[in-house]
Amino acid sequence: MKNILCLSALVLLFLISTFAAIAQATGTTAAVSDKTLTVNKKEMAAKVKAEFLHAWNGYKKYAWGYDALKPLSKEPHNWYKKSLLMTPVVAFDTMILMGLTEEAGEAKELIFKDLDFDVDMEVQNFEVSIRILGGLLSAYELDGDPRFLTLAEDLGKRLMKAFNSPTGMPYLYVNLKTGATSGANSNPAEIGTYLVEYGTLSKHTKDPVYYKTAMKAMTALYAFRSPINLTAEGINIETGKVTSPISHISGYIDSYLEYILKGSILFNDKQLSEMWVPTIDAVNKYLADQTPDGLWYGHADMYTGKISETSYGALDAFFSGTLVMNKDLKRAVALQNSNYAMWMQNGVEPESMNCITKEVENGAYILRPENIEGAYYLYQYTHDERYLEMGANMFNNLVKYCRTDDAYAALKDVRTKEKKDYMESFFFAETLKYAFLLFDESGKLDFNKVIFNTEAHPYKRG
Ligand code: DMJ
Repeated sequence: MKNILCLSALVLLFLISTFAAIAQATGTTAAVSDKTLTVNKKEMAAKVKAEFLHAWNGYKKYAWGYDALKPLSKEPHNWYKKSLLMTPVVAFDTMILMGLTEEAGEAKELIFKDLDFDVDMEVQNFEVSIRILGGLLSAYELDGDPRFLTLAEDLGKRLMKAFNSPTGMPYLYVNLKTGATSGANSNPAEIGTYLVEYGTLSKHTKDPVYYKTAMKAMTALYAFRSPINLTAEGINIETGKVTSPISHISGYIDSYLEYILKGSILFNDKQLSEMWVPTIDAVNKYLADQTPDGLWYGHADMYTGKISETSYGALDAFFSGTLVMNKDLKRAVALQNSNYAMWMQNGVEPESMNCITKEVENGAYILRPENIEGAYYLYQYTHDERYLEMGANMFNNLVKYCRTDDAYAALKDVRTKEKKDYMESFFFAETLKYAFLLFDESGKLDFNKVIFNTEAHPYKRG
């Protein structure tokens, strides 16, 4: 009997210490409170929807037909000489998912009345692709109106001229009417973030040219990786020459990494799966930075793998979602805890901070989605309510600090909370969509049956 008691005590001790070790490794105890969680999903979903309407109504009132609203001056704003209807195009699928039928109808009417790509203007290939082409394709999938696909195909044909380079990697800019290109010094994100949209366009038009074009650019870029499989943040698309040998998961590289994995899942593409394995191994081997208070990813020399900067910020936060998709739950949990700590340090996350000293490097917050997106991915995989609490706390602070009379505004600095006259269209497309989907119980969107493009536009798998 005594022996059995001793054995039970040992087993108990072992279980407690194992749990403590896992908690320490993943940082789970530090992330959110251990008290009974009380997030009311229904109430939170309704709150996010109401805030979407608040911002949308501001756009309607002051900037209808333009790309975006400047929320403090209440002036409309266009990216180029003619509006691409950025806000209505990217917000459309969010409205469908939120059940905002009337608003979606108004946006749709405006899009078919005014959206025209036959304009002599140079646009940024990457941004127009992920936002406008991306939005039109998910609008087509969710709404079924063939005019969305007609617009997407027209735009796809025009943007594809950007890939007319000696390597097949795209130029930064392309003229929508003439097809003239410019900008050879590019970066992986603006070279390798097309496959999810182009593949979906190929699927619906049954024309493989888009998929092939995006894939050619991706494989060309992959060929210019370093011998230790790290990607340069700067590359010349005509020659493949590295213009900046720093590697990281942040802006300029982020969505290229994301699209290798997403492309391999969405299109069941073996070549991409084979590219993904060495890529993620190198990222985890050289860029991951396990500090006493959590997991981060830093910046390193692409040839030596030596960490050169310990910067981490709002954009990097997307990577917890990528780790979830890679089924690496341990790192995903740890990184999302770091993401959340970064958000809560000043009430809202900064654009970048030093992950060792925790000093803010760039204090701006431009309504970015990645941190809430991370909580959404983690919740989908774990159903752990702590992610609801993370999402609710982040969203409530966003309302507290960024809401204006008629919309939402970026912050100049998260330390002072001073607002900036700027509201990105991805606030409608991504931030509010991921926040809503985190709490939504309608079942309208099955997470396991879609892949989101980098602007949160969902496409059906298969
Ligand atoms: C979005 O435009 C896209 O997600 C892009 O890949 C990088 N992040 C911004 C929003 O922060």
